[in-house]
Amino acid sequence: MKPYQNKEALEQAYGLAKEVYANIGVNTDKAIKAALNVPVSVNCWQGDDVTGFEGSQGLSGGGILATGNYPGRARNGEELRADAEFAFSLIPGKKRFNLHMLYAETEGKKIGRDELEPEHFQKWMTWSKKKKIPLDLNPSFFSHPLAENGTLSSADPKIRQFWIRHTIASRRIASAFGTNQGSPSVNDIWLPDGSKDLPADRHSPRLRLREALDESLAVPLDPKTVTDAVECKLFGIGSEAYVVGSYDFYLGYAAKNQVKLCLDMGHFHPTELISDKISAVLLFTPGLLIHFSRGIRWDSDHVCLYSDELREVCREIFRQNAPDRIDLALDFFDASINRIAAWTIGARSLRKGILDALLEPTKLLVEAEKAGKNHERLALMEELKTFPFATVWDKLCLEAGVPVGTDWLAPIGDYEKNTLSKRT
Ligand code: RNT
Ligand code: ZN
Repeated sequence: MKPYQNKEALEQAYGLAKEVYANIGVNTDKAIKAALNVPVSVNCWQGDDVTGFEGSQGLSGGGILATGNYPGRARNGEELRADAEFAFSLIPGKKRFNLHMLYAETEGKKIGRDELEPEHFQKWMTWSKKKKIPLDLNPSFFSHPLAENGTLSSADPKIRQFWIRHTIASRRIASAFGTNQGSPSVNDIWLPDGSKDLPADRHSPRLRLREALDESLAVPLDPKTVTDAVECKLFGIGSEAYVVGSYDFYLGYAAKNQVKLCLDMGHFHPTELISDKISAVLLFTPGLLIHFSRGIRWDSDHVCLYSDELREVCREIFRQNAPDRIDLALDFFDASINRIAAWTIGARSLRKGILDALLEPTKLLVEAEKAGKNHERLALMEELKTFPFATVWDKLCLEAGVPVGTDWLAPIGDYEKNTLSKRT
């Protein structure tokens, strides 16, 4: 434990930090416990650059791109599960695992994406039960010959029907996950349909998408087993001018049909923040799914960090008293760095954000606001930034039995040497 001489030194530092927070009415022990209890869905696709097990050469089309060629990508279910388990040993708190339909295991048989069944995810379900890691799922509308010219909004009824069957298959499989794990699996619908240049007809694809979604969601499934969500986006590579499933489209759809809206941190104009949307959207939808990610210029999928906006999103979740209505998931894919480190950095940054939110003396801030003392509110917010958060975070890691500070880097190095480097 390099950041401290020994465990006692950390405990001693924590004792002092605890006092500092107690002085503003915050119980750090309680905050740590609560922070560890919030589930975070870890994205399986960071483990293999969104390649999946269909035998493809990797992610294609879909307006998203995994760049980089760091050695050691997981090549099959066994490797991906082993990598995830190892990452989980470095990430504190409750975890889920988020799959894509691309990760079906069909024993070498070619099965159409519209014909996938729960049995093709049997290995995942057995693993999930054994490791007590609940699963989430996403239909896969990219890296497929029928996804080149639109999917659920395609003008070709045959192509549209194919993707409707795929969406229904995905919901059914998610529902089987839910039954297996005894709690709902989140099935998130994101599709890349859009146009590179100015469309003349913006209406028809949206009309078709609405109908296709209606058809896909009409199949009744037990809400105790599956939660439906729809994900919006501003633009993608090759869909710079127009995205069928825009924010307005899905906000309307989610409100009207009472499904969850997925807000991805990287899916908006760089100055448009999702933290401000949470309190508004929650008034009209059953809840939200948040994709924690980091947009940089044109890319929406960099590893999320403990940024101002990540912290603000986490605070809003708790200020709205809505952790039960908001599902938290990671969504990034960086193929240029050690993939297990990417998972660890992203997941730890989100857990930090959750802890930070639970350490906020919200009552004090609101009281200052109500009293019209906005200078006091601002001063408090500013002072809180330099509170001894790091020590409370280190104590959380100690409590969770995961490495403290950067101590997780050494096991990553070992795993790279002993396991990843052997994958050629
Ligand atoms: C893409 C969306 C979507 C994907 C995953 C792989 O822009 O964010 O959530 O990243 O489904
Ligand atoms: Zn996303």
